[in-house]
Amino acid sequence: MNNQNTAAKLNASTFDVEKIRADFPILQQHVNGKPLVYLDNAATAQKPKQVIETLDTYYREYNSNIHRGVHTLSQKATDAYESAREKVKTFLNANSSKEIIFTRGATEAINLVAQSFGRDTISVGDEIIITELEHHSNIVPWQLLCEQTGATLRYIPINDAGELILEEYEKLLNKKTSIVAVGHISNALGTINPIKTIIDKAHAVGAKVLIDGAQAVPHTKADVQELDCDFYVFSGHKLFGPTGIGVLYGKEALLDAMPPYQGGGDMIQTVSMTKSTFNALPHKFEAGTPHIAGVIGLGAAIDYVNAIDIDVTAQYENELLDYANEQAAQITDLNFVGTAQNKTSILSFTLGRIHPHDIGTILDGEGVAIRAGHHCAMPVMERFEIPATARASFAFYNTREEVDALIQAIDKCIMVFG
Ligand code: 7TS
Repeated sequence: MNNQNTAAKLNASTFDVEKIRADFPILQQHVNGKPLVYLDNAATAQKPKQVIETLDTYYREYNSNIHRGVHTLSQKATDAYESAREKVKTFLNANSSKEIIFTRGATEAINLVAQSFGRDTISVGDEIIITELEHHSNIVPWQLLCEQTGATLRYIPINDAGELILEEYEKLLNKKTSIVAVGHISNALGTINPIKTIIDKAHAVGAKVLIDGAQAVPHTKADVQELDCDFYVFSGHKLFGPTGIGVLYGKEALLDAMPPYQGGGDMIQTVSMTKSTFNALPHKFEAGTPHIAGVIGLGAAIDYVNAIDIDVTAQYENELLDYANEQAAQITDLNFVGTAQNKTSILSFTLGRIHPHDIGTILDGEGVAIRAGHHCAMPVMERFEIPATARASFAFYNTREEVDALIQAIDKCIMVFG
C-alpha cells in the first residue's frame, strides 16, 4: 500500500522501538488497569525526556525574557531561542533564519498569512483554492478572508479513496487564483498529497502556495526550497515538542513585503505617539514576549527527531500501518475511511452501526487511546456521508503488539454492541 524503499526497509527492520519507547515516560503507564496504548498521535504526540528535561532546565536555570536583557540569563535565553530558530531553518531547509517565524501553532500561522499577506494582496474577484481534505484551521481563515475581501473560495474535490482529483484542480486554476492552500498530509484520512505538483501548477498561473504541514513533519521530510512553496506551517506539539508553539516558514521577499499581523513589544523599531516603524524579519511577526520555553523545547524535539533518522522511522511507520490494515481488514463490518495509494500513519474507520464515540469509550476502557469524531475536518465527513470516524494514528514509538491490542479492543466493541 505504501511506498517502499529497500535501503530504508533494512534499517527499519533493525529499528529499536523499545529503546525509543524508553525515552517517553508517559508511555510507561497503565490506563484503566491496562498498559497504555497511545494511538492519538495525530491530535498530539508524546514528548521524549530530552524535551521535558530541556524545558525543566530552562525554567530552573535560565528563565528570562529575550532580546532585551543585558544580563547573563537573558543572553543565555536569547541564544537558546535563536539557536532553536536555526534548527528549524535547517530542519525545513529554509534559505535564511529570517524566514522562520514562531507562532502559537499551525492554526495561528495560517491565520497570520490570511490576515497579513491575504488582506494586503487579495481583492474582490480573486480566488483562493483549498481542498475538501483540509482541517478546519486551513478552511476557516480563508472563509474569513473571503468575507473581508470579496474573494471566492474554491475546493479541490476528493475521490472515494480520499485522494485529491488533480484534473479538477487544473480546471479550478486560472489567472484570478491568488492563493492555493493545501495540507501536506490529511489528518482525517492520512492521504499524502502530491504537493510538488500542486505547487508547480499554482505557480504557473502566478498564485502563491501555503502548505499545511501539521501532519507531515512527524512523518516525512519537508524541504521548502525543493518544494518551492511560498509558505509552510506546522505545530511543535505534533512533532514531539511542547504545545503552544508552531512555525511559519515564508519566502523572505514575501514576508518582507507583508504588514505586521499583531502590534506590540519586540516587533517595532521606533514608536512615537503618532507613528511606529517596524523591526526587521523575523521579529516583525513576533509581537510580545514569545513562548520562549516552547521554542527552546521545539529545538530539543528537532534534535531528537534528527538523531533517529526520519527516513527510517517513516518506513517503520508504513510497515506498522500495513500490519494494522491487514489485521483490521479481517474484521467484518469494519469500513476503512480513506484508502489512498499514498498514505501514512492513520487508520480511520467506522464499525457497522456502532457510533465512533462508543468505539472510543470501549477502547479507552482497554487502555487504547484513539480519537473519535469529525477530526476538525467536517467537509471530509460530509464527502463520505458519515458524521464521524474512529481514528487510530501512529507514531514511531508504537508497536505491532499495540496494533494487536487495538484489534482486540475493536473485537470487544463488537461483542459489547453486538
Ligand atoms: N492542520 C492539520 C492538518 C491538523 O491536523 C491540525 C490539528 C491543525 C492544522 C491545527 O493544528 P494546531 O496545533 O494549530 O491546533 N489536527 C488535530 C487532529 O487531527 N486532532 O486534533 C488536532
